[in-house]
Amino acid sequence: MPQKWKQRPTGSTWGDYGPDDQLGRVNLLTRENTLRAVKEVRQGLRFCLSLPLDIPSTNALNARRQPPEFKAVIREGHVAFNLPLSKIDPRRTEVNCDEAVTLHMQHSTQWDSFAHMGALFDADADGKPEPVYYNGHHVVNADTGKPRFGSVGAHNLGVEHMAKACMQGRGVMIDLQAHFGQAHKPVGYDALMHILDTDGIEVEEGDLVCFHTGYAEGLIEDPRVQNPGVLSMNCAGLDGRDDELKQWITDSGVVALISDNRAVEFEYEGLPVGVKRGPLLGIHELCLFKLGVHLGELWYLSELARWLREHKRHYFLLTAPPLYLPGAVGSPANAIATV
Ligand code: UVW
Repeated sequence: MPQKWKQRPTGSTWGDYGPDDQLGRVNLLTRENTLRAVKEVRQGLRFCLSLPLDIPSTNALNARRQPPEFKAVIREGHVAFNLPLSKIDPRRTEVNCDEAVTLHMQHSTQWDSFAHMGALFDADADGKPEPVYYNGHHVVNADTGKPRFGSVGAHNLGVEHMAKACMQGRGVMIDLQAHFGQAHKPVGYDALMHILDTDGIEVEEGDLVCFHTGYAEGLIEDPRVQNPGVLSMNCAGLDGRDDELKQWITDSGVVALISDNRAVEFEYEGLPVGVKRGPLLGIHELCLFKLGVHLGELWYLSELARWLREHKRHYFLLTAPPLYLPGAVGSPANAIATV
């Protein structure tokens, strides 16, 4: 399989897992890693880490993303909902329900695939930057330049790769809310190291690292997002401008960064002063484009974070498959934590 790029971004892992790799750090979810994660199951308790997918119930958090919309499925002229099948065949006694749903994959609790965010980068070394994604992949067909389904649908790096690989490993909870409350603040390397030290947390290669901020709990209390505080606050978030923090993400070998806020990272309003061109979301660029580290957003972590704190624990078994939907760039993540 030929390599897809002539030059790779500085600080990237492109090529390290093979020329056609579409899994990135998911490659670290080995059998040994699963056995290490399963050791964290001691009480047999399970926690659902997803919001109901109709929260938020408006598009107030992100105007492009709407709550799920249910549509009727028609069965021989009848709406297939609470439908006595005797209407179709008088001999039949079953009653049937069916449905279709328009689902904005990144509206609520979600995984980002590597196709969610790439960069304009000159991977083919022709002197001109082109849209390119993790490991030099393109999301359009190499020959036709077209997506999979009309104007959308990723040819490479879609969530199907995560689904097939089975997203399961050791979860680690870093409770930012316990340290910062609901403060809207960027969290850099020094603050993160202080929390790891104070709480006695060790992040290891292969971990799925969760950052609890309390934001999703705010959405449960205000699902229509009417309170301007909920909309603007976003609680704490990783500081995508902190090079030391980004180096830690690179060196730590983490497989995924997950949060209950909107973007895992602190959402700056504009580029740093003096910077004319560059990524606004530095953690997205580092993780999805350069390293092959998946991001999970708007997960519901509060109940688990509180239980872990009460029981002086930080680690758990995390099972978090996305939908096995080829071509999707993101997906709901109905994750389960087992402690
Ligand atoms: C964007 O859609 C830019 O980011 P997010 O992954 O935070 O939804």
